[in-house]
Amino acid sequence: MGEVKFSAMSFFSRLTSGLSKTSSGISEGISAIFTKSRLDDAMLEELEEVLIAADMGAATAASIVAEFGKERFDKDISADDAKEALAQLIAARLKAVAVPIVIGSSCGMQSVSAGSHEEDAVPDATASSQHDNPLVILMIGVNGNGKTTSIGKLAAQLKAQGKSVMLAAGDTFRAAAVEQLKGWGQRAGCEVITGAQGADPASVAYAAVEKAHSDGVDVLMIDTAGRLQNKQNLMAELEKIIKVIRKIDDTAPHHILLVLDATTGQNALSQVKAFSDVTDVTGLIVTKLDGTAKAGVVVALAAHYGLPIHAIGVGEGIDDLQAFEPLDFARNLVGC
Ligand SMILES: Nc1nc2c(ncn2[C@@H]2O[C@H](COP(=O)(O)OP(=O)(O)OP(=O)(O)O)[C@@H](O)[C@H]2O)c(=O)[nH]1
Ligand SMILES: [Mg+2]
Repeated sequence: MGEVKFSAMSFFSRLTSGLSKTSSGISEGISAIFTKSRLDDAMLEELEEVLIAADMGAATAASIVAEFGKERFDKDISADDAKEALAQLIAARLKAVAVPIVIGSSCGMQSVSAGSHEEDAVPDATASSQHDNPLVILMIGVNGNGKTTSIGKLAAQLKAQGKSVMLAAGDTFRAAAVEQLKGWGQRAGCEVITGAQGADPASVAYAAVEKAHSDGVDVLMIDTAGRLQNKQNLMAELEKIIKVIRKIDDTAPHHILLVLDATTGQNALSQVKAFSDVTDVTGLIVTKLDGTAKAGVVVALAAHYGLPIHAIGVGEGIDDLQAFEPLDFARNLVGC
């Protein structure tokens, strides 16, 4: 079984530099606020504004600040202490949702995106269980959010871990979408099931699940189109894909992963609501955390929905998608 071939340190430094736009906002804000020693109401109010500016959302910012102030009010506190305390409070909110995807198979449980934190992965906090049948992952989300790229990155990591992976081009809208997935399939070294352009995505999904079963692959990831004219069309298409998949395996899809783009900030929250209204989203992938000042949205997502956040994207490269470690993420977010 192969080793995962990415450098954990470089991912960590990419995370640090990726989050730097958000962290410099928070860090500079805190340094400007915590100039007097005793914590007072005005400082707490300003702190709340700093967190809202990082896209944590009003309710999440208020709850963090309330907890922050509880034991520290009217006491001496430095900017550095404030940052560390905030990181701890944020990490506590992320802990329950930081769930690496784990692929079960006859050769045992293994983390998909273990990164530098494999040793920290809590076995019973993982996203999957043993499956004799191929584990079927349906990737959904608004166009441009990073579905196809995330599938490619995950496929490469799984292959590196010795899993057999198949991809299905359920986005039949654009020829370019199929070509893009084929490119990732080639890089990762896995088969890509495609249909004719404009073919029914459900028929591509059906053919792929059938082949995944007959070939006995460990994981099948199904890409979907992000652009549909309206919610009814989207609902109908996703429903149909799921229905035909279940004709072959009534436990599939085992994961319905919603891919969110962090640069959309608070809008990502409405996307979770919209997609959860039409299908049973089982978990999230948050992409483009590199270079956004809105990375606080991850904290808002955790607080609002409590859905597992299986992986985060910090770049376009094949190894730029990883599980996240709550305290590292929180410290990088607040710049301490
Ligand atoms: N910087 C950065 N870019 C990313 C990340 N993830 C994806 N992208 C880029 O975002 C763009 C869109 O990604 P896709 O994977 O094509 O998005 P999609 O959801 O499949 O889009 P549609 O197929 O149009 O629905 C591509 O240029 C990707 O390289 C990330 O974590 N960071
Ligand atoms: Mg795509």
